[in-house]
Amino acid sequence: MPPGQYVTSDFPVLSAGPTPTASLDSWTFSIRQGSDTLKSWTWPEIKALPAEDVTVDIHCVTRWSKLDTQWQGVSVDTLLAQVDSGAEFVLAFCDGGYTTNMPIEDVTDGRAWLAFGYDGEPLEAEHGGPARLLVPHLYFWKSAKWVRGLELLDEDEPGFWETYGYHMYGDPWREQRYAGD
Ligand SMILES: Nc1nc2c(c(=O)[nH]1)N[C@H]1C(S)=C(S)[C@@H](COP(=O)(O)O)O[C@H]1N2
Ligand SMILES: [Mo]
Repeated sequence: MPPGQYVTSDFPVLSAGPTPTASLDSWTFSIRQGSDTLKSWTWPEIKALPAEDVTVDIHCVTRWSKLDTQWQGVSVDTLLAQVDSGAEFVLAFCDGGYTTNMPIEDVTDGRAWLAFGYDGEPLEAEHGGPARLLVPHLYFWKSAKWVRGLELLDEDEPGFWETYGYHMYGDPWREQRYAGD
């Protein structure tokens, strides 16, 4: 367990705003760079990609951790393999306006997923359905719910919570909760 965390068997819901309602008919997941959309997938196109079952521990900065959570989703590697970019950072963007930033190496090499299933069921809207990022090695605020794409960046830019003083990287094992930790 990372320092300062306790285990819960609940699945708390933490959202900075209301749960958006997405229509799957118009839903897309896009990878953008500057003013260009490098690649965009519709819902059926995402569901046609190879999916993985992932069992991981998740760690919220509010100190709850949940062990052995089971997800289904597409590896972000599979998505990024379809674009050509030398970007160093990503900013995930979402329905509702939430954003969060990460180095690109933290969403590659099998460390991040676009998750649309939880416990064998479609991901519930309050937990980010139809699809959310799953980046379990960082605090859970990096796992953007209702995610609609990744913006590729040359330089790191703070997302929503990072602008309010949360850590730019957010490694639970180093207790990087707030800027300066
Ligand atoms: N779009 C969006 N994603 C978000 C959030 C949010 O408010 N909006 N909250 C973050 C935080 S702080 C946490 S701890 C997790 C909570 O996910 P859960 O509600 O499924 O437990 O989602 C993260 N992703
Ligand atoms: Mo959180």
